[in-house]
Amino acid sequence: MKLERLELRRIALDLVTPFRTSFGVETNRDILLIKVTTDVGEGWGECVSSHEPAYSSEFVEGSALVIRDHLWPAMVAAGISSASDVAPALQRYKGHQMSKGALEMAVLDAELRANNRSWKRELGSTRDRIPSGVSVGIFDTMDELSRQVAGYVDDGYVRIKLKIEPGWDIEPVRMIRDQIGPGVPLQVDANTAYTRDDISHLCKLDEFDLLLIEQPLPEEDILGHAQLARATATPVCLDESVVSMQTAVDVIELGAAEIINIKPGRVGGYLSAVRIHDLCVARGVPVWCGGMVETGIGRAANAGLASLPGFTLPGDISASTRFYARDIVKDPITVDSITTSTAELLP
Ligand code: SMG
Ligand code: MG
Repeated sequence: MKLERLELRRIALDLVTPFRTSFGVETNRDILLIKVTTDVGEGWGECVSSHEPAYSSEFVEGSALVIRDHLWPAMVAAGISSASDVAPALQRYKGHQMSKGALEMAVLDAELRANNRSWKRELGSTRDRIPSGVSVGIFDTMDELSRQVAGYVDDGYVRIKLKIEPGWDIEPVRMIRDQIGPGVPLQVDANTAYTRDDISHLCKLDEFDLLLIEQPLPEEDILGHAQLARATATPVCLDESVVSMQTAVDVIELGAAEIINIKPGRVGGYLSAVRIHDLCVARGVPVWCGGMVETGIGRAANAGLASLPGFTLPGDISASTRFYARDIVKDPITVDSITTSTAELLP
């Protein structure tokens, strides 16, 4: 396979409802899609950076620039002939995991399409159906939160994730636990909003039998997460902190993560995501597939990843309609009353 042409497409999509997290509110999504043309055909990738560098240091304008001026030229110069050549060709550039991941995704897509091979089978899928969880933002009122969660339970989501921040944690979680009952898996995500001083406060969440608490402290505070993990009965899960295989190994060894959220973009692509999955399976660490408000392109690819055997917890892989009135793919992602069918979603 030989690279021929790169096309960057930037589209704006409104969200059906504002998505508020501890780091800000998104009302629309600035999406960067990548089309790679090779001598054997084309492939698509989705870059999961956001408009603002708030979830992480990456942002869409920066992604487009680094892809155009640095990453793609390096790939062409290296003469890559397969998706597995992409990461080594880009290794000398620091960071920019989401941009690197998007390029690798596009090359892998082209390679598999050319050989008529299946995305999910190639990654190592062992299932055709996966459970679907939903991520629920922060609201102005408890009533609004309650209504939204009730709607998602009706939609068929089997696990609820509540975004939390200081001032919006114990009481909303208590209300939702009472509302959905003890049988529905519930977890929380703070997106780095707390500090080590909040450890005893976060321990109050223990009474709600949560599946996990996701990234409560800043991404670089590995020691703080290890301290929290020792203090709390709720399993600590890391998202933002895990940007590579190396950080995954370290946070596990140091006792800072008992569960890992794997997002392909955050770790430099799907091939790296599979390696982290394999590491976690070997170490007995449960993983689940995170989401970055992807369009159907990234969402379908994530569904394939989430069907690997180590993904034992429901992912943030919701229906297209969770975020978008109209997705950009021909067949939007849907959730049935029990599970999402990857068999129907992926070739
Ligand atoms: O795609 O379902 C989704 C979103 C899931 O909450 C979600 N993602 O920290 O896990 C996370 C957030 C990051 C969103 S930033 C755009
Ligand atoms: Mg998260």
